[in-house]
Amino acid sequence: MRILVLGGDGYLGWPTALHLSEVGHEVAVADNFARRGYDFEMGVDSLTPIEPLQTRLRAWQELTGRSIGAYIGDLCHADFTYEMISGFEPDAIVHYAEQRAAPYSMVDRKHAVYTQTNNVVGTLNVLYAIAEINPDIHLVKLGTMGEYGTPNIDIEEGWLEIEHKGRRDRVLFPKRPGSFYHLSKVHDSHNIEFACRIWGIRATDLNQGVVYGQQTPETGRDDRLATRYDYDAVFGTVLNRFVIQSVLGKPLTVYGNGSQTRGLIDIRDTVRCIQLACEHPADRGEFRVYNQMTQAMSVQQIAETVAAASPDAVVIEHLENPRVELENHHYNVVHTGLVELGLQPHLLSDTLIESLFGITKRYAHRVRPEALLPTVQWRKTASRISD
Ligand code: NAD
Ligand code: USQ
Repeated sequence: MRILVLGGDGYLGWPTALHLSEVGHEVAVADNFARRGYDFEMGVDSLTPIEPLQTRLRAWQELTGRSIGAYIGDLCHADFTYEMISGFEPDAIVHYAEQRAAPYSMVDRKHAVYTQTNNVVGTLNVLYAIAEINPDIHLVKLGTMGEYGTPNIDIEEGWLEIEHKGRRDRVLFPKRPGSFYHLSKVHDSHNIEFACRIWGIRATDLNQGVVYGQQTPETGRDDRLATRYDYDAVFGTVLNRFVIQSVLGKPLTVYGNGSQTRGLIDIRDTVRCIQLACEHPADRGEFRVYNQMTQAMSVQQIAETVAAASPDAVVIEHLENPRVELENHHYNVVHTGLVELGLQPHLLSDTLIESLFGITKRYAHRVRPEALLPTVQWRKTASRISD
């Protein structure tokens, strides 16, 4: 298949592009390097050094003889998006290219507006381009488990069968997201479902849980193929952060009492899920949703698991929660769709955590300790006196 990976310079997009190329697909990536820009803005960097995209692509070609194409540009520029899609003629488009950090979207008004504009407008441009260039193209879009929030009922895969006053219907599962970033994904899901319904395009929305890990078989072949590994309080995700904190001898920063529970997935399963979704496309007009997670754990359990795997004594610290999120909630998620397509999950193991300890120790000298503590608060304090 010809597969275009939008956001192909990012933490997940890059390993996905390599994996799809490895299994024999014709791949191109697209990126505007916004993610590298957020690093400059926040004064942080990936713990693992990452090469410029052109160096990465050359290294892959040199090692495997396979080439991956590249389109450099912003999805919010419709001309770029249309020209890329008509030029590459993809069978599937994997769409990762969004601002993806909840804390970044909660910094202030400017960051919230940027996040929603970037994510919603970019996705709308992709939807229009598919509908007008070739409605057969399968859109594989990364959503997030956080679209659902933590409702007091079981979470289904995107759709809910309901009976109301004696009548039945199938509706999109109700959403209660926890940040302006997570909200941008809800807006995308609604736009994509609408596009499937009115234009008959085909889409798979993958509501992915928190990803952990840093290596796939492909990125592990050469240092030049490494993907990012974020540890800071804005872009670092919980399990990766706890591993890095434990190696540095810092307390693990559990927000609140730690009973808040999240879906998790190993980065090796992420790339496999994308392959499965691409190779088994949704039908024309179908808005198909899978919950892309393999297990659920509370933040406290994640901290205890990392602490237990660590050879050194680890302190777990409970910080006042900078976010507004439920603790002590119900969390039972259906996630069978991707397993039915053939996913064989890697569940979190000591071996994986130990391999992350190795990577972290190698690059520990690159950590900026001041970036570890959370600074972005969800709650607002009045900063203006109204006139
Ligand atoms: P990332 O920030 O590392 O990668 C996203 C890439 O998209 C970046 O390289 C960025 O430069 C690019 N991009 C952003 N806006 C763009 C635009 N307008 N035009 C072109 N390129 C643009 O993020 P990631 O961790 O790889 O996540 C990828 C996707 O998966 C995101 O949509 C995210 O919401 C979703 N997701 C991530 C996780 C996780 O734990 N990392 C979990 C669930 C879902
Ligand atoms: N948390 C801590 N301590 C920390 C960091 C996080 O207790 O040091 C807690 C948070 O309060 C939250 C949970 O861990 O309850 C997850 O936080 P996170 O930063 O790992 O994940 P989140 O903000 O939800 O975002 C990440 C990705 C995002 C993706 C999402 C999947 O950045 O792109 O969409 O995971 S999900 O959470 O399923 O929506």
